[in-house]
Amino acid sequence: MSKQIDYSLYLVTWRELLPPGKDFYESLEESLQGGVTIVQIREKATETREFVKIAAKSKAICDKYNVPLIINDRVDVALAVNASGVHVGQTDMPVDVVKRLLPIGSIVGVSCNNLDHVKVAVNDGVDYIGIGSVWSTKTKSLTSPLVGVRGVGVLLDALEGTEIKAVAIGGIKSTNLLRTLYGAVSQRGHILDGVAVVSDIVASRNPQNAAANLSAIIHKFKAQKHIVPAMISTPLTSEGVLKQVLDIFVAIKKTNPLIHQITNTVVSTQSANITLALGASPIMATSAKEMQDLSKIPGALLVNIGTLVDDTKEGMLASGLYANLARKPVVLDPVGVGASQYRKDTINELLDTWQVSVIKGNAGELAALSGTSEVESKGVDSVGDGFRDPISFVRNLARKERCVVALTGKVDYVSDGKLVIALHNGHEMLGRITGSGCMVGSCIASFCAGQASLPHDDEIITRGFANQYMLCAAVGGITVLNVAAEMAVASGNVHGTGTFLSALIDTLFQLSPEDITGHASIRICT
Ligand code: 3NM
Ligand code: MG
Repeated sequence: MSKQIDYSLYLVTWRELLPPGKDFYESLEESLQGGVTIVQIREKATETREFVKIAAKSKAICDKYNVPLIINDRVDVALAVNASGVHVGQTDMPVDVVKRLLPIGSIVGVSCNNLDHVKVAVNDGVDYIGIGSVWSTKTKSLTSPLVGVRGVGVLLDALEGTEIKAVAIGGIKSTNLLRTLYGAVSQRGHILDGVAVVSDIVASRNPQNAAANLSAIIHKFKAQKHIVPAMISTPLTSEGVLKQVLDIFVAIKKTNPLIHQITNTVVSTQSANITLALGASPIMATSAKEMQDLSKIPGALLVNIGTLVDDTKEGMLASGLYANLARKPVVLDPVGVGASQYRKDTINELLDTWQVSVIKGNAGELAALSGTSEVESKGVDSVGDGFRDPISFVRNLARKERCVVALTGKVDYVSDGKLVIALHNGHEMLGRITGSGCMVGSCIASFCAGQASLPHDDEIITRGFANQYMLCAAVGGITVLNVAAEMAVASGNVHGTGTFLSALIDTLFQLSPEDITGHASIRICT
């Protein structure tokens, strides 16, 4: 039997979730018409005779669509209906026994929640693993912690060098599917072979539409060439970066992009004013209820957790999700993330919920952010002033979070996971007013929006996700504010922190491309 299986859209059935009046077989057939590529029949509390009957009828339907049928847990049922294979959980029959009992060429899959499970599965030579639960789910009561989108890549890493396929499961819906696919990637760029879905299809009155929606997102994602930012290899020079910064700067002035900012109450006015001075327009909405509507208008989203409360957190979660769906760049400023467990948990939840384009923070914030992760803390040597090796640190963090990382400090370092750029502009007065870091966030978001408004030839590159274009946007946002600070002080109009803030806004307002060219210090690190 051929093992060329298409795992893209893996339906797991669950009769209890069918909408009232919906027939199981009708739902199954409609799902197949919508584009389900493999089906698992899951019956936990069904008598054997009934299970065999359901499996046989399901098999006949799947055969019509040439889609393989897998049986959950029960080898005898699989044998009885000549199914394509069996899926087992960690407490079910051991894989070696399943393989011994099933005909040669049958598919054997196993559920994995952690790295140990994957190692055993590799050793057992399974055909595929189901990694979950990725998101929280109401369908099944979970006994192990959530893997999280960003945790999937770690498990995929353990499959490197094998032929074993992987699907993610748990809480996957059309609204978070793109985030799931994009975020679940191994260090070496291996992506999921598919996703397993229960409720988003089974509980739907129109499973054909539900499956078709999911299928369209999967196909669109797989068709994108530059999925991994580190794989983009166009060489960039310092001059090339400066040129892009200038192009974006001009584009902001020309297009006045709307920048949606969920920021803190300390700096809100200041951030709005700096955005206006740059030529963009701020909108400072926070309610989760308006995020879907708002995602369509702005050019970029900034999320800043400076004065985090539960209400704004709901807005943040929703805003990024919708921004991702609308392919708008998302900038995250994890203000003071190291200060409390609440902030740490929130940042993890935000990063697991949506794909960020740029994370901007100072050394303390980025150290705390990377330290909470289970993936890789290599390069985080810092206590106090900064990192011993900031270049490796930003590069590693950018790779891990699959976004651009901007580490601000005396020297700023920005990386897309491949290139690292050092920026030597700025003035110590910036450290003496409140919210200068937050203003950098607003400038970066404005540059991301300006960048996205420029013509590019690839949708994923153009809109939203991390890549070299977002790298240049982050460089631009940091550079304009730092150059404005230098020029403001040099103007002689600054007599203290109050006049500095005014002079900073004025200077940014009047900043010209020539000012940027004359002052910018942008260096690509080797
Ligand atoms: N297995 P939904 S989560 C069957 O974590 C199953 O292994 C899981 O349902 C695991 O798509 C899950 O409705 C249920 O969230 C997934
Ligand atoms: Mg089981």
